[in-house]
Amino acid sequence: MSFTSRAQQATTQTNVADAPGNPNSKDLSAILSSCIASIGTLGEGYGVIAGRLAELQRRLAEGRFHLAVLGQFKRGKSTLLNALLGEEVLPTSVVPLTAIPTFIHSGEERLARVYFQERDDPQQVEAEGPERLRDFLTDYVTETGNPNNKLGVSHVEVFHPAPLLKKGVVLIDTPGIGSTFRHNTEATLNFLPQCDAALFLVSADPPITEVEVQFLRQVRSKVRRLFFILNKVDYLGDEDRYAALAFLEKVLREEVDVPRGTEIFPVSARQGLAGRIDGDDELWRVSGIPEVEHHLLDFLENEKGSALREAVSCKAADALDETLLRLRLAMRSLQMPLENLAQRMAILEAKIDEARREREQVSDLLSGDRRRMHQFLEEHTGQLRDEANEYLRGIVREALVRDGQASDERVLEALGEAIPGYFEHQVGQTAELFREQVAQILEPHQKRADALIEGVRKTAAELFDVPYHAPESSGAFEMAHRPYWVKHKWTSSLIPIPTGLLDRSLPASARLKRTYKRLFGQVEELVVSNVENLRWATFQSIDQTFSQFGSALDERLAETIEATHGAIHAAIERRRSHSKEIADEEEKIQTATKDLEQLREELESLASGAKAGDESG
Ligand SMILES: Nc1nc2c(ncn2[C@@H]2O[C@H](COP(=O)(O)OP(=O)(O)O)[C@@H](O)[C@H]2O)c(=O)[nH]1
Ligand SMILES: [Mg+2]
Repeated sequence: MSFTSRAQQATTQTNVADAPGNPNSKDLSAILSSCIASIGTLGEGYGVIAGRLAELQRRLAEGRFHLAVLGQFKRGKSTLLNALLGEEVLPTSVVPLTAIPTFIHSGEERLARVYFQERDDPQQVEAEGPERLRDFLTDYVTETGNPNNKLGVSHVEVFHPAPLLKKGVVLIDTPGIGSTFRHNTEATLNFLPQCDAALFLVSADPPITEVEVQFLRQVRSKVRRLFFILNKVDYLGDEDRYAALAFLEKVLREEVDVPRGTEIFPVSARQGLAGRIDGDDELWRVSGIPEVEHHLLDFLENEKGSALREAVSCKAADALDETLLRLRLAMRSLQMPLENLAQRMAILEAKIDEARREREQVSDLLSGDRRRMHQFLEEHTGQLRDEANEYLRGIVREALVRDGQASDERVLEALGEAIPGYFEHQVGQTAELFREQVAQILEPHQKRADALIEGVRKTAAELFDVPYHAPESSGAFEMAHRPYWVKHKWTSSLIPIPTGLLDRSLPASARLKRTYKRLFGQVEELVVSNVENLRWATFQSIDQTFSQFGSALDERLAETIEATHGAIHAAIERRRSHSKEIADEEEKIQTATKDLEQLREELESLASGAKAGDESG
């Protein structure tokens, strides 16, 4: 895990509604292509900017959203996904599947790849048809093929040519919630905030259960967008179907606070799948799956898509402003009397030195804050250890008291059941706490870094009398990284300590006392090793976040220096060479400047069209 800044978080969650005037990806991508072509004429020094624009274009093209499918075992999650894929790729079964999520990506060929918890080399299979993939997956993600996940699989990726995936959705088949593997629920909850949306599946037969209602209550606060599906409606006639929908709507409204009028899609995943496989259009139509597909595509195009386009065009505008600043500085430097030029260059160099010194100070402050975060982590884990000890001792007591008989087996069983869920929950809480703390701590540094970089650019612009635009995209929506799924291996089993002769000869009350002491000692060991697991994961993400922040700042500063000092310096070099070359250079710069100014305006009008659309929409 790594923490993103609060600004990023906040903007990631805004959903900007689309409207007719909104830029579409094609227009934006075309503008980016023209920019890249124009910058390409300027030579090697501009490679970084061209690369940045190409990266934006790639992100625009690849803008994927991550959609998790949730629900209890056997509600038909895998069948629904198969229906959307158009063939039986995922194993479906009546036996509960293991706790392993499957990520389904777009790919030209059918391919499945299995990743392991403690190995770097994934296993993979390429297949012509779905059967081979399904058999392969069955070996790794089903309880029959991989009981208790003894193979240590962490997650699975499937690549598939289904048209829906080409539209930019990554589908995620999640382990079912429910009683069989209780801690799966916690692991799922920790994973949800990273997903863009989720489909919540219940079925008509049997109707929604208390377990699902409870899970849903927890899910609601974790996931940005939730769609509801009532599966297996083929069991019902028209009238029952209506009643089942009404019942589900009522439960969602009354028990989970889902607003009235929230759409619920009644479907038969089984019919949908059969319809697709047999090419039976009528069956496909009545299955209700086309509505789900349509709704998903609409969501992708209208909400997720426009937020991404807005961010990309904002960042592209900044990249163009930077290029234009650079070109204008170069032009001025080619034309200005050399003496003047030298004077101004000296002032700029002093400003750059100042920025570098400030950067050093930021470094010192950052390492102080990093140390403070480590300290806070130590305190937090100390507290966690106490709480966990208390909680697990309670479990020991309860298990021992339950039948008045000191039975180690019973205690061990109770602990084994409680530990994974308890610590999975702590992972989520701790990650959230530290994400907030780190964001809060980095915020002033971010402001300072922005000011530092702006200072250099502004000085250069003023000295050389060229227009200056403050960057707009700092903190603009970052495409979420692909969601990760961490499955910790919680130590939950104890080796029973055989009671000695002495124990057996003691009176009952003294024996019980000894038992408590022995078990509490063991609980302590369990707590230490599990909390250490959590501490280490958090420590690493704190360090990673701080390092990334530092290197991003260095990168931006280097780019700024290149765009200002670098541009002027290159011009001075030119002037030392022949005048013929200078004339060529001037012409080249002039052409590129004109082109890019034009493109910058197009970008602006795309964006303001989008804004007007938003306001009217
Ligand atoms: N009648 C009926 N059965 C379904 C439907 N969808 C799934 N099933 C069956 O329900 C069982 C569990 O399905 P599966 O997709 O493995 O559920 P998961 O555990 O939620 O992934 C399988 O036997 C499916 O064939 C449906 O729409 N109608
Ligand atoms: Mg399944």
